[in-house]
Amino acid sequence: MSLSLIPGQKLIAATHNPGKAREISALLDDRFEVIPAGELGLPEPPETEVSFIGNAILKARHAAMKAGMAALADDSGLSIAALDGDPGVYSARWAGPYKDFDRAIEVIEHKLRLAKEAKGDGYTTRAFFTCALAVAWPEGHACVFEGRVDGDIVFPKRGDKGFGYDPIFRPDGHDMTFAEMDPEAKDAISHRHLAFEQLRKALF
Ligand code: ITT
Repeated sequence: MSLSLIPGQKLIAATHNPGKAREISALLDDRFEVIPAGELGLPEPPETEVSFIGNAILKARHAAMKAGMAALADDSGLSIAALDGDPGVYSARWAGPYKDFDRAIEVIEHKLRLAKEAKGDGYTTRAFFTCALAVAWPEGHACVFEGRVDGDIVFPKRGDKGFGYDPIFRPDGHDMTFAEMDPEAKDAISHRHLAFEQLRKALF
């Protein structure tokens, strides 16, 4: 079988995160008939893998097999150097069952204050966002692509656009946080955009 995506074909967006779903559909640029997983009542599978790539494949395969059509999944997160890479693959979990990112950001601020005291001159504000995008077909084949954008963690949080950890992440080369940028500006440089560039080259 050919591992490619044909313009106009149906594609499940295997995400239950509305912020991601918006960015994914902007990046797909109306090229496919995108069906959100929630619309089909597909359940969210437990994310049991320990890598972004592993979880992206798991979510895409789960949706493709349940729906009987190709599915695209995104597993992503923020890795903070001073927290030894946390929250990383646990980025969603730090927000708890009610997806409270104000709370998750407060937890990060608290942990960074402790890390600054402990690490002294070794303290750094460096961080990066990772996005792994997986496409899976119902027969079980899957492809995965990864993008990363580096930057710094800034406090206090700034901006009310975007979602998740956007208000505390300032990408390299910019003065604004992701949450202060217009959606098009974030979509032009984000980890999700970089993963999509590879996906587009390989599958379109
Ligand atoms: P799905 O699994 O249904 O796609 P999720 O929110 O659980 O939704 P993840 O497991 O990939 O997704 O969790 C990644 C978390 O990292 C996500 O909840 C966001 O809060 C955060 N995150 C990922 N990309 C981000 C971005 O571009 N800006 C801000 N936060 C982001």
